[in-house]
Amino acid sequence: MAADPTRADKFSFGLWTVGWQARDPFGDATRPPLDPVESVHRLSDLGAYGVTFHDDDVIPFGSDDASRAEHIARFRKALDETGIVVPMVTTNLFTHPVFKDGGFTSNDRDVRRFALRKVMRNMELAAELGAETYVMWGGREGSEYDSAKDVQAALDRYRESVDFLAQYSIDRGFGLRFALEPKPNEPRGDILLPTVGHAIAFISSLEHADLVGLNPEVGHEQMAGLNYAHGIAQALWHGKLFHLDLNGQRGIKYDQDLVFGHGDLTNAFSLVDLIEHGAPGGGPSYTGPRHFDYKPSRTEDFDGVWASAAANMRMYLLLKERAQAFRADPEVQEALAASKVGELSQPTLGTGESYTDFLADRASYEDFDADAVAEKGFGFVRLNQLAVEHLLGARG
Ligand code: GLT
Ligand code: MN
Ligand code: MN
Repeated sequence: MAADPTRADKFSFGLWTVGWQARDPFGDATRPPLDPVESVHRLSDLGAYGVTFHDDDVIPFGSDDASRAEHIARFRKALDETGIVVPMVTTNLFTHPVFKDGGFTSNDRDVRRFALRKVMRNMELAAELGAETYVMWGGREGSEYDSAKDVQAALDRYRESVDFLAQYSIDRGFGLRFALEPKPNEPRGDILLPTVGHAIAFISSLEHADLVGLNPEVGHEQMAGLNYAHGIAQALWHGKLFHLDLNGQRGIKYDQDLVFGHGDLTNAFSLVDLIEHGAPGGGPSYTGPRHFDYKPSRTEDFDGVWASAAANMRMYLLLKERAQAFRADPEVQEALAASKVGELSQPTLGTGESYTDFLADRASYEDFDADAVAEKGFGFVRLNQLAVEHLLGARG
């Protein structure tokens, strides 16, 4: 059975996750506020190595300079006492009513300027605390009504903001990298940069594209009916997997933010296998924080909150153990070979093969027996059965 989490596992949690008071559109909070200092200590005791936060999670919105300094000092003390690190920081540009039409892309220019200032102020704190990644989740950047948002102008403003903030980080020597977090909808009817693919395309238009990557969240891709592990594979392929948000989602519905693995378990298995081991044909794995962005269900009291935090880490470690067994199983190796999974890594054209050489190769066309080749199956179901058996712990 999987070992208990240790700092070496690099598990991190947003303060807003365990601190969520479970207020939803239909009901009041079911839990009182949680002091960030307590969260740092509890998460440390459970085996996490890091916490992440929005400015407003540590420093209540509207705090004056003196109380801001006090909040930061208390928080820093908890970090020092526990050794908990802050690998990532982000900005809340969605809770205060001023952001009802977004931050970077609000139709109101004054709001856009305020949003930029709010981010700049917090980037400085992020750098002071040693964060390497600055996440941008644009949950309010979007619209309910097509007539109300000039999407192309909004993308211009989005680009202007991200490039401006990247330049600020460079000039001030903050050393931050930015990670855009896609989401298709909720709270807006439609959110800009709705999927991993949209965000990758947007990044390629930036002046500081090298400093900007992704923070894909399991549930956000699955809300759009997409395969999260595939999205992560493409982000890795582009060198853009800067950070990630692990949680659980069951199908195309509201953003559930369940415990990691409590949604699509087979996709969670594939994901852990991919980020721990890299693709079967090689390629990069992911070495950054294993960051949980989930919400302890509204039904839970504080015992349930801490049990659910522990459950995220345990799910990850169990899946890691199962994925290791999957990779090591000789029958799996044989099934992978029979399914030609490795053959996909072989270039389709020979080294230096020209058009002329290729056209002269009768085996590739004139003598190719399409019907005979089509008769043979790939054996993918057998391979997947082995994967699911490992996931279930049914094979050693
Ligand atoms: C918010 C959202 C998350 C984002 C966080 C970062 S805040 O809870 O639902 O997906 O990652 O802003
Ligand atoms: Mn979510
Ligand atoms: Mn998230």
